[in-house]
This record gives sequence, C-alpha cells and structure tokens, in this order.
Amino acid sequence: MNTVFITGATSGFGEAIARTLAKQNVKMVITGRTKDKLFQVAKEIEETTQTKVLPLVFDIQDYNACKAAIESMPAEFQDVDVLINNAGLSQELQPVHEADIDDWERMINTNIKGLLYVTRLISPKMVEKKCGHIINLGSTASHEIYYGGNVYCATKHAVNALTKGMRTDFLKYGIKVTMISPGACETNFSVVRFHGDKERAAKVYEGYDPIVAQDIADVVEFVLSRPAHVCLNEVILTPTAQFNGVINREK
Ligand code: NDP
Ligand code: 8X3
Repeated sequence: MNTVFITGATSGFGEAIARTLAKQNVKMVITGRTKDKLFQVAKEIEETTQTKVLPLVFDIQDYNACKAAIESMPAEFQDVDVLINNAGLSQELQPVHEADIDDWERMINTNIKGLLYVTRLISPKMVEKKCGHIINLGSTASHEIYYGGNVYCATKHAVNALTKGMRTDFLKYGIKVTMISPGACETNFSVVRFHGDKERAAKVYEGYDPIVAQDIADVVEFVLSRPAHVCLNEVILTPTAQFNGVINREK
C-alpha cells in the first residue's frame, strides 16, 4: 500500500479506517465536508504515526468539487493505490408516497453518484499502473429491503451492481474491487438518518450489541492484507443478534 484515499473520514467507519491504516505508515488522503473534524483527524494521525495525511474538504455530490479537489493533490499524494469509497448516508424511513424528495436526492447523489465521481477521477492512474484496490461500502441493505428503506436500499443495491461492474471493467488491469457490507453499526449514521434526532437514533441500537466502526476497520485491514492473487469480493458482517435485517433484542 502506497497511498490510500478514504472518503467520509470525519466520522464512523471512515475515521476508524483512517486511524487503523495509518499505523502502517502510508500516505493518506482523507475527505469530508466537516473541515474542523477532518483537519483534527489528520493532525492526530500525523502526530501519532509516520503517516502523511492530506485532508481534502469537498462535497462528493458535486462533480466539479470532486474534480477540483482531486486535481489539487500534490504530486506526492497522486499515486493512489487504495481507494475506499465510504462516504454515504441514509435519510429517514418513510414510505415512498410520503417521503421528502430532497432526502432521496441526497441519498442518490451521495451514495451512487458521489461514489462514481470519485472512482472516475481516481481510477485512471490505477489502470495506467495496472494495480490497485477499490473498496466500496455496501450494506446488508445491498441485499435486503426493510420497511422505509426503499431508496437507501436501492442506492446500496446500486453499490453492489457497481462493485461487480467495476470488477469486470478492471479485471484485465489486475485491480481488485471489494464490497464490505455491514449490518447495524452504531456511528453517526442513524443521527444523520433522523436529521439530528439523537434520541430516536439511540433507540435503533437498544437491547443488543451493534457492531462498531472498529469492526469495519479491522475487516478493511484484513481485506487489504491478502496476497496479490486473492481478491475478497465481498464481506458481509452483522451483529450476532441480526439476521436478514431482523434484530433479536432478547437477551
Ligand atoms: P457516519 O454518518 O458516521 O459517517 C459518514 C461519513 O460520510 C462522514 O464522514 C461524512 O462526512 C461523509 N459524507 C456524507 N455525505 C457526504 C458528502 N455529500 N460529501 C462528502 N462526505 C460525505 O456513517 P457511517 O460511518 O456509519 O457510514 C459510512 C458508510 O457505511 C456509508 O456509506 C453508509 O451507508 C455505510 N453503512 C453504514 C452502516 C451503519 O449501520 N452505520 C451499515 C452499513 C453501511 P461529512 O458529513 O463531514 O461530509
Ligand atoms: C446501514 C445498515 O440496514 O441499519 O446500511 O440501514 S441499516
């Protein structure tokens, strides 16, 4: 691993992945919209490891912003060989006939279009060098649908299709493509889903042990540690108390 590029590193999985991979003393680009938090993560990593970090603040829903940020990277960070497409979000849990169109736009623009924009901008160098590894954050929602999950699940089904599409496109260049598909994990995810309602978000994780961001970072580290001839196509991980979207709250 030479340079790793992680989207959505201001919180949750992305932050845990950045802090974990930084122990390997690599070069790292981390992104997000929350500038203070992004710079704080970068500073803490640089103070505690040998990893050099470039924080890039941009909204992945905006192709021109993605392009400007990625083209601004100094030469020493341009040789990205690991791309972690993690930034994403869910908005509300409403049936289609009641949902807010803006919530749909944000999910589709972030989870599908943003992931595609960043991949379009980063992957040509991997193709040129004939090596690289792209890790997409899918979800159990890439495979199942739950009440009110309609559009979020559709975006994560799209990530599943795009992961397979990318693996097909990049096969002849030796670029690995992996999807990591977690179930319920307590991060800022549900707070964002419920537009800042922390009480409602906390209820999602009551009565059982959810997975935590570090569990995802551990999987990323393992996936990246496989030898050149092995590509883990997908890893699905859930809390032990969850199966097919159903959560067992009986202790
Ligand atoms: P968090 O809300 O904790 O983190 C999401 C990250 O994505 C933040 O760093 C946020 O940064 C970034 N992000 C969101 N929108 C944008 C945007 N428009 N432009 C740039 N960055 C953006 O959630 P998680 O860590 O839990 O989620 C990470 C990924 O994992 C998502 O794709 C999610 O769908 C997926 N996932 C989550 C699960 C869970 O249960 N938590 C389970 C399965 C998958 P900022 O706000 O600073 O821009
Ligand atoms: C996030 C997990 O199923 O709780 O992808 O919405 S879920």
